[in-house]
Amino acid sequence: MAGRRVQIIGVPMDLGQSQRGVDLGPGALRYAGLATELRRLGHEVVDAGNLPVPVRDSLDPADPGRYRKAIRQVCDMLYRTCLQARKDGRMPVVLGGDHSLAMGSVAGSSDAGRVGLLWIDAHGDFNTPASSLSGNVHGMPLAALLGEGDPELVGIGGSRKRLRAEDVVLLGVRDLDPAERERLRASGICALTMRDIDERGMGQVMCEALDRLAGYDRLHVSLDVDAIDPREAPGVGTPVPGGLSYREAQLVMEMIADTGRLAALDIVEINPILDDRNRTARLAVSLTASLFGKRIL
Ligand code: HAR
Ligand code: MN
Ligand code: MN
Ligand code: MN
Repeated sequence: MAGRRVQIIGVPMDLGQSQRGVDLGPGALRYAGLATELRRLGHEVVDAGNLPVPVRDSLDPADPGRYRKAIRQVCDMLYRTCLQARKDGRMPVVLGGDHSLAMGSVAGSSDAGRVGLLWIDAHGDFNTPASSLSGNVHGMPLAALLGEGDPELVGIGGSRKRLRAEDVVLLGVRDLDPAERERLRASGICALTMRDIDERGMGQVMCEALDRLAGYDRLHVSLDVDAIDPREAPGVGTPVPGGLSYREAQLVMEMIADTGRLAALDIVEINPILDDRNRTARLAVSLTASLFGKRIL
């Protein structure tokens, strides 16, 4: 795992949801020492800065499309940036921003051929505009990546279905909207819920997750920090009680690191305005270190 070439890409986007402050996530992760920690582990890190993202206050708040056009543009740009990073031999580490950015980053990963996606999240993010109760785009990115929902979002990075249900494992799920839940059940996606983790333990659940993704040379990890229990990670816009413990989250990362197949990482939904002295970003940096090969012994 040592000696990876990493490209940090900040995406200060808060357009996919309603809380203010998630656009400050990239700065919070940088202040928490993300690049320093990765370098300490022997990786070569280039920080490409932030993509230009429209400031919410500069857009029409009454936009019936819920900023979908702007989100689409940012995701298309992120898609191209991730492609270029890979051409340059660098692994994208994308700092959100809200989870709608994954429509761009995962599209970038899927362009290089088959990729397995581990979506770590309290939520399913499997809504379409028809199934969503909130209308917020950050509840829709996984559906769009499977080709479902608003064509504007499905078409990110060129119009095609990016993933099949069997390419995806959801981990940490505990909050689904009623219609989203039915969609997820019908989709055939493997969703490993908090109940699975409670009953079987994280070690076994991760074995199943990695078994299901065993046929993929490249894994994209999309870490929505609200997967972790709000007691550990309070700085998120949509906290849900009963999440991953500190050690469960570390074990997830350690077991992915052991595969040696990490190809890209998103760290999303950190909201420093709602946080306690940048604690959530510091936890995310510590988890990233485990994912990049930091070992206890
Ligand atoms: N399911 C709800 C909705 O669609 C809440 C989604 C919250 N999403 C995130 N990303 N924080 O996982 O609005
Ligand atoms: Mn999410
Ligand atoms: Mn979430
Ligand atoms: Mn798509």
